[in-house]
Amino acid sequence: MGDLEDRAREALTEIESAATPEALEELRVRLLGRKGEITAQLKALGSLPPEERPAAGKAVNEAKNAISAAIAARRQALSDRRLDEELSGGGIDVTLPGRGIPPGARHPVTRTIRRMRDILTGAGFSARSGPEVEDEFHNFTALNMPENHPARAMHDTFYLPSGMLLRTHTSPVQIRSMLAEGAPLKIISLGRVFRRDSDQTHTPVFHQVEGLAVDESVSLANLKSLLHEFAERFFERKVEVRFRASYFPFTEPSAEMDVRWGDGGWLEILGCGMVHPEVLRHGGVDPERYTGYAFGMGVERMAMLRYGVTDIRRFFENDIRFLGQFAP
Ligand code: 2U9
Repeated sequence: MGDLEDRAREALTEIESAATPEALEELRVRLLGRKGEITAQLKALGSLPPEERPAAGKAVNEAKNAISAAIAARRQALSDRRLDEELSGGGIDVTLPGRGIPPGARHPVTRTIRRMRDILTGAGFSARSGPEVEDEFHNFTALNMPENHPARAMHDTFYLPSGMLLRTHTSPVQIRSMLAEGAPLKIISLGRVFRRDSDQTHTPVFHQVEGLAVDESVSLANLKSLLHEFAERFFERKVEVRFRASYFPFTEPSAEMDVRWGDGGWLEILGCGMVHPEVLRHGGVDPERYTGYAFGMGVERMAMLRYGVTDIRRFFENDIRFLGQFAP
């Protein structure tokens, strides 16, 4: 045992004076490696008489722990010293610029939503949002689509087991705002909507921006001039528009607005109309005193037109090569 202590003390001195990490590693292998001295001592314990084993085991373990700790401390000291030398020896220029992080790009759908929002808030609308999980009343009934109304089926609704549903448009936000704030009101609602539909121009999740203006003398002429102005600001050029009569349960009269596109053709970009009196009433607004106009459009559709994208699904695949093209 005295032998072991001497040997351990010697080993500690050797460790202390190891000059390089490589020399230190050699020492570690010689002492603690599979065929090392200390390892051999541990193995030898088995051949001692049982009564001597506890004391001898304790001594070997203490030596082993002391040596391990000394090696770790020396390794740290050597590596600190090597770093100091590298830094002061001019081997590393700490003033060199880093490798850089390539800039990201805002998602085209986000860019389009913000663009629409900026144009419309500039025209006096304020933005509202609401729940994506809705009830039948706010999503359908209040919008003049009573139970068994055929338009409900057209919306391909996702129903939840609770009887709630994923909103099929952002219109319920407008109902909630009318009920909460009353007239007059000039708001837009923007957000995700959900329909069981999927092909080149439909995804089960997409985004809508809707507008609603309610006041004592809001007119169809107000609606037409707003939307014409909107289209010119959105596409950043003079555009020719036309309004085609259409049908929505929540507006009367209803129309779709087309923009002249390319060589003489017309392209539908949004739907609109005067808010149906029944819808105003469901929103707690007196249709004898107030009128309103409303419009709605699909964000991805508008983004496809603005950026020349032909498959709506590109917006949801999150392919960096696609998304990277929409930096300002
Ligand atoms: C209230 C009253 C009326 C919103 C309107 C449209 C016409 C319309 C579609 C455009 C493409 C939906 O994303 S799309 O598939 N929308 O055509 N939306 S009028 O009318 C409202 C909304 C709220 C209280």
